[in-house]
Formats: sequence, C-alpha cells, structure tokens
Amino acid sequence: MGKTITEKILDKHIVEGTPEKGEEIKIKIDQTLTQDATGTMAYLEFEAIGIPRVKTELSVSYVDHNTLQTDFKNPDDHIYLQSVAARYGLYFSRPGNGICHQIHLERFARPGKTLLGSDSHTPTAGGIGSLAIGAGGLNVAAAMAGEPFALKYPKIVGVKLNGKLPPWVSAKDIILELLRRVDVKGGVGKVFEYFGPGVKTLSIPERATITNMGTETGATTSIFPSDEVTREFLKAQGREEQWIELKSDGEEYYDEIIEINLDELEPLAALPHSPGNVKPVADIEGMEVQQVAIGSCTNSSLRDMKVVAQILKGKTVAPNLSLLINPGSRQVVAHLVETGEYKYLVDAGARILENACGPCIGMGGAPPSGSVSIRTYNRNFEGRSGTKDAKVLLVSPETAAATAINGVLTDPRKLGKPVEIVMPDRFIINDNMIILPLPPEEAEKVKVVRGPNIKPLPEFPPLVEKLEGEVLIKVGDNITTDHIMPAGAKILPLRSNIPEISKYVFSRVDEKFYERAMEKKGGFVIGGENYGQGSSREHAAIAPKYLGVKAVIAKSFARIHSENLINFGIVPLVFSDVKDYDRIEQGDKLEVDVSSLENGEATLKDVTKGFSIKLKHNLSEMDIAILREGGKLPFIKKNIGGR
Ligand code: MIC
Ligand code: SF4
Repeated sequence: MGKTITEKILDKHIVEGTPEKGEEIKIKIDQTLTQDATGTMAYLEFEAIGIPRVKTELSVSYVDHNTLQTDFKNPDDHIYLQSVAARYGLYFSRPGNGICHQIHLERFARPGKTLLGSDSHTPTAGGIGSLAIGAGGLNVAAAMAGEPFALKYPKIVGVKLNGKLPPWVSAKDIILELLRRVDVKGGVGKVFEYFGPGVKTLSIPERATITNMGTETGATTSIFPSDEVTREFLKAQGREEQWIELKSDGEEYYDEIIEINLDELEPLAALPHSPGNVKPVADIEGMEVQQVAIGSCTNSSLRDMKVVAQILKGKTVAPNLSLLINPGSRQVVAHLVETGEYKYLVDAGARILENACGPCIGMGGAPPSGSVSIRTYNRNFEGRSGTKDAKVLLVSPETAAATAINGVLTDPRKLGKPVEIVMPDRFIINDNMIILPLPPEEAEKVKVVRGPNIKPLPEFPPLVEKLEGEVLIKVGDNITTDHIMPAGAKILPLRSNIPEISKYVFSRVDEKFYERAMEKKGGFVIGGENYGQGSSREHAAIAPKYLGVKAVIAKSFARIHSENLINFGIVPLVFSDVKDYDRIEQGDKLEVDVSSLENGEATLKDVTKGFSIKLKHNLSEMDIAILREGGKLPFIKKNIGGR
C-alpha cells in the first residue's frame, strides 16, 4: 500500500509500537538540536542520565536566545554549553553564528532524517524534508542518550498547494492562510504534509517559513517533499550528496486534505494576541505603527533579507517608527555584504541587531507603551514582546518593509512593480563559528565549566495516590507557556536556576501567584482548552512543580507542554465533562485521586463545594509509569542510567 512522506520516514524509524493512527509509537532519532534557553536544562538532564557521549548521528548545541549578556549569567551559560558540547561529542554553534533553525537548515538538516529539538520551531527543518519535531529538553536529552522518542502516530493532513503566488504575496501569507483556517489548535495530533503543483514554485527557505510557523497550529510537525529544488539548495550549500528524493505515493493516502490556491492569496496579518487571528492586510491598512521588526526563525533567510533590502533601497525608514532587523545567520549577512544589499538596509536607517532571536523573545527591542509593532515573527502572545500593552501583528517581510517606509500598515501591493532578487548558485560557506565534536579520548578529558548561576536540578519525590491542595489559579482557553513562564530580558537569564525563575510563574497573569503557591505549599491549576500552547520550554513545568503544583486539570492540552508536565511529575488531567470547569473556583480545596490512572481515570473531590467529578487523561502506560516514578529523570536513571 502507498504511503505519505511522513509515514515513510516514521515507518523507517519506528522501533516500538504499531503504525496505526492514534497509537503510541517510538521512533529512533537521528539528529538533535538545542538552543541555550532550553539547552542548559537539557544538558543538566543529559549529565544526570550519565551517558559518556551522545549516541545520535549528529547533535548540535546552538546559542541564540540569551545573547544580551546584561550580567554574568548568560555568558556563564554559554561557557557551560560549550564545555558540555566538547565533553559529550556535540557540535557547538557559537553565539553570533545565528538562529538555530536557520543554521540547521543551512548546514545540517537532511531529507528523510528525524530531528528532535528542544525548541517548538524545530519543524523549520521540515522545509528540507526532515521529520523535525519540537520537544521538551528532557526528551531531547533522552534522545541524545539513544532513547527513542515516543509520540502518537499522527493523522497526516495533505496540504495541496495549487498555482503560484501573486507578486508581493509570499510564504508567510501561505502559513497565515492555514492558520486562518485551522487556528491555534487545529493541528493537534496532526502532521501537515505539503504536496501539489505549487510546491515546486517555493524555495527551501520559503518552505521552511511555512513549516516553522506550522507550529502555531499545534501540529506535531509539518513537512515538504524533497525534490529538485531541495537538491539545488543542498548543492548550493555544498551538501548535494545528502539529497534523497521524498514524495508521497498519492493524494488518497492522506487522512484529510486542505487545498490552498496560491494565486488567490493576498497579504495577511495575524492580529493581537494570537497567531490564529488572521485578517487581510488590505482590511486593516493605514493603522498607525510605532515599530517594525524583521527577522526571527520564521523570516530571516537570505531570500527574505534580500527582498527587504530591495524594498528599502534608496528609501528612508518613516520618522514615526523604528525598524529593527535580526538576520538569521552569518551566511545571510555575508551574502548581503558581498552584494552590497547590506548597505541598502544601513542607508535606509534600519537598526541591525545580532543574528539571534532578539526581540522575538523580548530580548531587547521592546516596543513603546500601547504601541503597534509589525513583526515578521511567529508569535504575538500578550506581553511576549516585553511590553504588556503593545499590540503585535505578524506579517510577511514584504508587508513589514512596505510599512517601514510608509509609516502606517501598508499592503505591499501598493508598492507597484515587484522587486527582483538574485539568489546565489552557491552559498558562502564558512563554518568557522561551529566547533566540531572532539574525538572520544580527548572529549573525556574535558572539564565541564559551571558558573554560579547554574544550579543543580531539583529532585522530586514519587507520585502519591491522593493529591491534596487548593486551586491556586484558574485560567481560560489557549493559555500559552509565555503566560505560565514568561521569557524576556529579565527572566530568560534565569533559565539555569529553577529556584529563582520559579518566582515568575504566572507573573504576567497574576502577580500574587508565587506568594500564594508558597503560602499554600502548592496545589492545583485549572485550565481551559489548549492549555500550554506555544513554546517547548520545560520551565513552564519544572517551575510550577518546584512551587508544589501537583496536577493541572484542563479542558485540553497542547502536546509539548503536556509531555513536559509528565516529565516533571505534574499530572495532566482532563475534565470528562467540560461543564465541570465552571463549577471549580480559585481557592477551592481539592482531593484528586490518581490511584486508577491505569484504568484511564481519576476522580476529583471539591471539598469546599462538596461534589465529586470524574476526570480522564491521555496518558500512555509509559507516561503513567514516569509519573509514578516522580518524573522522567528518575525513570530514565532507573532504566538506562550508566548504560
Ligand atoms: C519561543 O519561541 O518561545 C522559544 C523561546 O524559542 C521557545 C523555547 C524557549 O522557551 O526557550 C520555543 O519555541 O520552544
Ligand atoms: Fe528564537 Fe523566536 Fe524562533 Fe523562538 S520563535 S527560536 S525565540 S526566533
């Protein structure tokens, strides 16, 4: 029987379970990536597992999130990461080299390989035909230790692209169109696999923009075929021998089909505060704007930067706004410098930042109070920019650049004749900021360096059968990990220090949360639909765990966050009847009996109000075993430690 690309890759990598939709399977992981904000924790976990060297084909440690270095904390983390990479056989991409996903696409991602990354935008590599999945750091640490990755065999949605994009409409508009249709949880449990005649009209970076932001639908991942365009890209990166062809055996093998006619698309924008809140730019044009930010792992490729440079050529940034640009990698910058296009950006007045995540994660570049910031990024959650009342709109590089010179939100089609760009036949390849793995004999002698900000991992006890405590907070639908554990210049540097970072749990939602959790000695969180959408940061689980959160009871969960909760011993439970959500309030005393998780259930007694309800869960047998052990680390140590 014929197969989709996803099935072909999954079936080749499956080591346990049956390849049936919805069933739990385990797959071999070929490559891993980490970034510094999740990486310090992932390597502390890897060290705790106790394996002498990574067991993957390739593992890369990137530094791109925490590069502000306002004090010793970030540089200390960087040195820790560099020394860990040297000690355990990893590639290390030095700070300044660029954003993990952009570099991985340029230099390492391969069609047909599996990639697990401790960052939710790992699916960027799907643009080149890699089955690339985001996960919590501990799952990535386990993969580095040679453990297979567990996932539910996903539904495969074929996204058929017909036709060709009109002038001024680009890949970002395609993924915004998908988000407009399926919203921020329409992809849960699914893989979006692209096919159809429109595919060959898109370059690899354009495909990567789409797979990158596919994350915002909640999908397990997104993937494109590996075709002649892929071969040309790999050749231009000096890696043609890594090309293999990958295509689906036919439309009939998809579980569902979504059709997008590229010719009919127009410039789109995601309005505050959700990537799924999409409207045509033409409908909201003229909006006053105080900031434009171009870059991030979604739109920082050479293709995007060249388009922006050509639009800005000979123009000046409007006086009422500030234009920030964070290119994706040194390769991108080297090309812009070589062709002179970098000068167009400089001359226009763009504020060019380091090749790093920067303003995307609130590391500098916060917009003014109450302002509108037009960004080519992938997330516009409330407060993520660093300014709580700023309104962030997500758009294409074309729309962003047109807005930067016009001063108000502008449909780029107003600019008239489309700009032309010339892509190089061969990219400038300079890997001198990537430190290669050391041979085992040398690696063993390396001493791992730990600065004072790097605190040991807290240890948590096994799960008890009856969980007791108060409801510490009740939140609504689509709560993001940015709500649970904010990032930004003040908090991100604390990623290696759980006791310190825990003080900021839910701080943007309820300033008193930390004090209350301490006073009540932990308790429960009540959530709505899609609880924990967004990033893969396991701090959104470890820090609440540290504060004594025992279970989160929600209407539904986002995949990565639910995995992270399990990994750190917080039980993710689901209301059997969603109406029960309305009956429970903050401050209610609860007793949650988790002794029968194995039978698919748990019970909740609201002691304050005097009623009992049934709860359910989506936990696999292994998840339950992990929870009972107190989390994945004790579980792995017991099962593979020292092997
Ligand atoms: C993000 O975009 O939110 C991040 C920062 O890249 C995260 C990871 C993190 O929180 O460190 C992600 O997407 O996984
Ligand atoms: Fe970095 Fe932003 Fe991409 Fe996350 S979404 S990896 S913060 S650029």
